[in-house]
Amino acid sequence: MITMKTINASDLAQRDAFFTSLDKRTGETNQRVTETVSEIIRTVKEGGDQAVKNYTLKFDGSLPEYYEVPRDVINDAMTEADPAFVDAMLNAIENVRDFHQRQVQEGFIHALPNGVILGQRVRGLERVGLYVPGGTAAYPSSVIMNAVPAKIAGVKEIIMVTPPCKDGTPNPDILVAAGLCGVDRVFLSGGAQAIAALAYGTEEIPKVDKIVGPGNIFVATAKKLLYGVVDIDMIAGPSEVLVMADETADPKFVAADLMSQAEHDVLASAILVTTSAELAEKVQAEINRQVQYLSRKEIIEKSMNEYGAVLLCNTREEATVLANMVAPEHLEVLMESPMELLGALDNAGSVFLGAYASEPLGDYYAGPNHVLPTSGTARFFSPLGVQSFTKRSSYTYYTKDALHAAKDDIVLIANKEGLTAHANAITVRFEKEEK
Ligand code: HSO
Ligand code: ZN
Repeated sequence: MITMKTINASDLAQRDAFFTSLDKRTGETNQRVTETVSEIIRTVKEGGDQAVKNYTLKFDGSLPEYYEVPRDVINDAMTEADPAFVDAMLNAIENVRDFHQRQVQEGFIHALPNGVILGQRVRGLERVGLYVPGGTAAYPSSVIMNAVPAKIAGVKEIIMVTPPCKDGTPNPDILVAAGLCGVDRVFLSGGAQAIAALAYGTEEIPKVDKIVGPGNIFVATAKKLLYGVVDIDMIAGPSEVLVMADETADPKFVAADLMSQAEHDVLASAILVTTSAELAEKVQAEINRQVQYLSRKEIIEKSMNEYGAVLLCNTREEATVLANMVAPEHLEVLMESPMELLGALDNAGSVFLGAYASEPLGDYYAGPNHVLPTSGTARFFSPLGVQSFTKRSSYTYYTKDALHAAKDDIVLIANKEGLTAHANAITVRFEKEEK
């Protein structure tokens, strides 16, 4: 039986208690995991591939057939795959590509009348590492969401690392996704050791500039500890969905969408914000009806009983304020005239508008990225995108006259900072004329 707790949002004490409980869901770092991961990182930095393989043996019990997946194995996976799956993936890739193509940022050049030229260039990162978890969290769709924007950004080489299946072979669906998205190399290695290998490089695994992709607590901790040695994407917390719904919403849809995220993780959070107590009741009943036929029933029950919540409020405006306070990863608006509310929704990783923009549509297909900020970080973080795989650099060209005109200001500021070598670098260029 699933019972989402009901919070009367007008009751400030209830509301505060709810937000405090949200904060507790994630965020704590585990000291023991940090120590273990630090040790793994040190060992891989010194021992390279041999250390990575030792850890694979230690944690997985055996070594896979090969360390790097040969190209023909990737090609075979593609030809042997269910053609309908390949077609569906190709359609999804096309939509994701089309959306992300629009994110491409051009550099600019600013030529001033005095001959000065200033500019900014946008360049793709040279090499990116993509972590794909093993087991039930090995999602081909996540390969698309990471690899497609990287390619559009101009990343020259994508190196995937992923743990092998129990029998030591690569996950065929992941290989299909890798092949279709143009991943360059795939290594069968997982955990913190694979992250360390990507960050420092080994004899076989090339050192990358950025590591992206979700992973368990060991992978997430390794990424955090290695940030600075490499760039990383955001650290994804458990999935979240917040559905704003009024009396016009279909309780069947609301229930189904809440559970679509709850099935990810016992720590997932599914929240209903509604102006209709009647709808809330119907949604609870629908959840208990539909969950019976879902394969991840137990996970859904756990996450919804623990972290599920119904926030009852009086107006659409109040619902908007609550959604902004939660700043969820996914925000669905199943209310009358949903587009009218969009402008007021400031904090959400991705907004799904109307009865037919169900969240899984975004997970797989519509085009926007499904790698999104979680745990309230949508207040300041953005979805993964083309920008995540680029860097900007600026350039400056000055003429002698233009520098001469700027000289006194620069020297003054440099001297204020006590940096006489800075001042000297400017004045030395005009010494002859001034003597
Ligand atoms: N909803 C997840 C992504 C995902 N769902 C992958 C299914 N496969 C986080 O946005
Ligand atoms: Zn999902």
